[in-house]
Amino acid sequence: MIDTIKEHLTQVENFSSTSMDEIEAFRIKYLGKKGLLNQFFAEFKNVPKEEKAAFGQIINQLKNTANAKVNDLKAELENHTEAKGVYGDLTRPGHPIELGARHPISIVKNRIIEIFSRIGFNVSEGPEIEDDWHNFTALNLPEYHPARDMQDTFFIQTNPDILLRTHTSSVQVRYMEENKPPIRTISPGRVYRNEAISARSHCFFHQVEGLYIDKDVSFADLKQTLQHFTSEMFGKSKIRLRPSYFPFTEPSAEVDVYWGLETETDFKMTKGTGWLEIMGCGMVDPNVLRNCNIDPEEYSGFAFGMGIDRIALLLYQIPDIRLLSENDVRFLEQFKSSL
Ligand code: 2NM
Repeated sequence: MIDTIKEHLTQVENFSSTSMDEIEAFRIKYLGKKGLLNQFFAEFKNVPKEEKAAFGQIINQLKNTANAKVNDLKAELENHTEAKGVYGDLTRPGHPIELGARHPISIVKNRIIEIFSRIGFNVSEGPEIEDDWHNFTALNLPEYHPARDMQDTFFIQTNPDILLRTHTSSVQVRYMEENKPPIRTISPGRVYRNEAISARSHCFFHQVEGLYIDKDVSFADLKQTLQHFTSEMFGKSKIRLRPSYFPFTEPSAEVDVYWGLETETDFKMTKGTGWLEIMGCGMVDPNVLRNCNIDPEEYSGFAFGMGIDRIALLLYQIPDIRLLSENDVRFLEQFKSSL
């Protein structure tokens, strides 16, 4: 018996192969469940007492040698395969590519742009550093107009003529100066106000303002346009307009959308009223048209403005506006599955 095992030991020591199938067959022959080694181990109980020690030693040696042989040959084969091509083993799994996520501000902005594009609005952009004319004076806010106190402005150095725009209406002034009616444009962008930073407000935020100028544009056109927008944006088309005041529009209104009171969240979002304020609007003041070389006797128009950040906070139930500018990836990556 011991001689047979010694013969196997020699065979195992001399075995060599570069084929994975052959190595596997070899492994099964010796180390498999019904392999030779298990057969020898089963034989152990029949071995005479005085031979047990030698027998045990030799089958252990055979087992270790077979194990080492299989491992060595497999490792050699794997290294060999890797070295074969310039690219290594093409069947190995690749490194996963981390996809980024769109920022919630961009998601909301793009949706707003898409909705207005479909009804003929183009997109206009302008500088964030503005002059007094485009940000205030042309918009019917002359130098000592009390409404200038309504927004605290960041001025560039000590020059009161150069400032960070407080709204994107300045872009629309530029657009009216450079284009003849009919005008249908929306102006998305970042705006700045010198306010204390808190969970609810920041010293910069984002707006989309819209402007429509043509012959015979009426308040009814404004209302229908906004209703179309809320139904596309939120799936809700019940709106109400509350009288308000802006220096650049007359009449002016705040727009509320009826959100509903179906859920606990609805109740919290609307403070129990069911209504949510989402934008301001109005008919462009004739003074503004005149300032931009548009004849108010021939043309009329409406304008509106909304805060992108505010809408993003609402839609995604984000508790603090500061999350939108901290760029914490743990916050940002939550928008991976969004648009
Ligand atoms: C708002 C509310 C009401 C507005 C006015 C103009 C312009 F340039 F035509 F005069 N652009 N945007 C406007 C009007 C903006 O935001 C709350």
